[in-house]
Amino acid sequence: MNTYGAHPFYLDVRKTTSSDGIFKNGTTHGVLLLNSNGMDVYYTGDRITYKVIGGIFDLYFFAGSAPESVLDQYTEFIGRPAPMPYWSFGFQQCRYGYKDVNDLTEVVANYAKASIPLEVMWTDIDYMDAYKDFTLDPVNFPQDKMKTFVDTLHKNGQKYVVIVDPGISTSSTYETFNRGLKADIYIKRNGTNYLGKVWPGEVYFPDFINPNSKKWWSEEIKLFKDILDYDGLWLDMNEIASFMTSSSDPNSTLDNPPYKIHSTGGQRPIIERTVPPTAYHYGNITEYDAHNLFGFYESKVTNEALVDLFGKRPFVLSRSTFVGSGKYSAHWTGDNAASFNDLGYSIPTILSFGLFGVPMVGADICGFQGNTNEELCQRWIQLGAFYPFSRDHSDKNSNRQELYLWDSVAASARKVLALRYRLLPHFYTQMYQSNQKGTPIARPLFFSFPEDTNTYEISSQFLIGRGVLVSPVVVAGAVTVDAYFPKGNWFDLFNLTKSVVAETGKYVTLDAPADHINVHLGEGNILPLQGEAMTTEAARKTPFELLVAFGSNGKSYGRVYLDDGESLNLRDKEQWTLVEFYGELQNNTVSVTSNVTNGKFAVDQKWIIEKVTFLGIPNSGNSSQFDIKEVANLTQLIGEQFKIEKPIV
Ligand code: NBV
Repeated sequence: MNTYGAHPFYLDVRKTTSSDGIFKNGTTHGVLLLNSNGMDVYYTGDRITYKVIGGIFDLYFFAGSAPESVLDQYTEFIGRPAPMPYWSFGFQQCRYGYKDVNDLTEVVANYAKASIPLEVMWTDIDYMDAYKDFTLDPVNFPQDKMKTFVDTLHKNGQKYVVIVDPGISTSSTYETFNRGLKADIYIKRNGTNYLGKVWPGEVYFPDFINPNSKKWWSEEIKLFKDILDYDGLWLDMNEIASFMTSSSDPNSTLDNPPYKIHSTGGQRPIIERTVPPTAYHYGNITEYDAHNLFGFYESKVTNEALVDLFGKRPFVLSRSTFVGSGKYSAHWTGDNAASFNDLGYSIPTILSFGLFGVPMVGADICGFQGNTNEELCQRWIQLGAFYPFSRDHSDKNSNRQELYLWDSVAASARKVLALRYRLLPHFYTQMYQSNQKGTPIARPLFFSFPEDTNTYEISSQFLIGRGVLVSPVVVAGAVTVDAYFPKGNWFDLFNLTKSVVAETGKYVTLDAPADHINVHLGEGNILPLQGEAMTTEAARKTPFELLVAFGSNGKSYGRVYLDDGESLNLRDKEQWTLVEFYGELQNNTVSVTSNVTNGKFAVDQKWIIEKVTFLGIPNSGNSSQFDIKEVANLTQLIGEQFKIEKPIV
């Protein structure tokens, strides 16, 4: 079934069936059918059949042979994932149906009152005047009050993001529309601008393939920034979704092609509730060919416009995506339901987008459609705190679901978001890794354990980076979770004295009472942490801590990437630093050394490691029990190499 985007790409992770020694378990390749036309894809276990209704067969094979190298090769080809601003890793609150600016102000105040970190406040189409992009409802969201609201957010180190939809109202008094007419950038059909229907009523759709659209769109974005000081843009409805179906052109087969692909949950005509296939873009490119590219081009033009306007790293969130969208935008998984079923499905969906080169991804926390409930929302924030993009969002027709509304949910939110904020240096470093090499932020287990064939089918657990394993509850009423642990020692991040020792990969039934999610750090990893805080800005001012986790080979590795969190590119103008850490357990001594690349990023703050915790030191009494050693001498993180040593006994 089609949803919002098109990514005709798959990753094939092989189990060895022959003993010829040519392949080992985990040998991986990727295949892209670079084609934007409508298609059915049939997968029957041992073969894939593509039934494509246009374009050319342009197949690319990415030889791998490890999952990470396939993603490196794939994103080198389609575009590396965009750098994301540091703040975008904070927790975010949205809702379709906020009544007015007082409503927004109260929500922000209630988060503060409940001591739940809130980084970004969002507004949906409610803020607009008659659903016209780049306007404010003068009654409920008047400019002076909105300005005060946004200024206060900024003063408190918080951010503000707004939605824009592609349909431009054709009201003759609407200047954005008139300027678009003058620039002649709307999608056409039969020689005139194509008329559709969305929230504002009758609309024209901008043709983002038209090179002139960028100038027009950039200007609108700039004019609106003068009205309201937003920090990022949210692109919805860009499939393109329309509320009406035009009649087919009798002189063309494009509106109603003979082979009916699966569409809208059945084999519905492809002309339904979207721009008709016989409409066309700049250069006479038909909508038939370009339909799946609309969100991609809108993201690209919006990203570039924000770069010009802000002069720093933009944040764009898009519902529709295509091959290469990750270079320009983040993605949320669209209108899920407030159900455990959809909570569970959010994991494979997010993992898939990582494979598609769109690593900054999340699902609507607590569920979009329908009423959530206390238990579901509690489980969902426990999971959603570990999505790369972490946002609570709900539909107008559903009950409110801000995290402070139930005591239990609020308590869980404080607990898990505290860990998320401590993990910010790790999240940010994974974002760096995605941008450099395409490796997803949230990864399937087989990325780190390709030779363990049991990991291939796991879709209700995931890794953040190489070694942080998240094992959420995805079933209503459950108070335990059967979690798979690949071979090694795993340390509970909420209680470092607790560990799971897997001599071989195995399932372990873990306690998961209502207020707990299991998150473990795998052996061989060094995890950089900072302190808890109410904003990412405040978290960045706290000292670092290193968790150094050892396994049987007594070695451990980790890294942290640092920059100002907002300059345009990563590794920008030399103002960045990469610190690699090497841990060793040898001769009754534990040690960690650092290797600093380009230690030039310096702000007026000391980047200090306050504490180093060594995990996984065999306890003389029992081989499955470990001692923890802590080192507390202050160490400069950047600028110079260091070595910390401590005898075990
Ligand atoms: O703008 C309203 C919604 C939005 O809240 C949601 O996140 C989008 O996926 N939008 C869809 C429009 C259609 C809602 C029925």
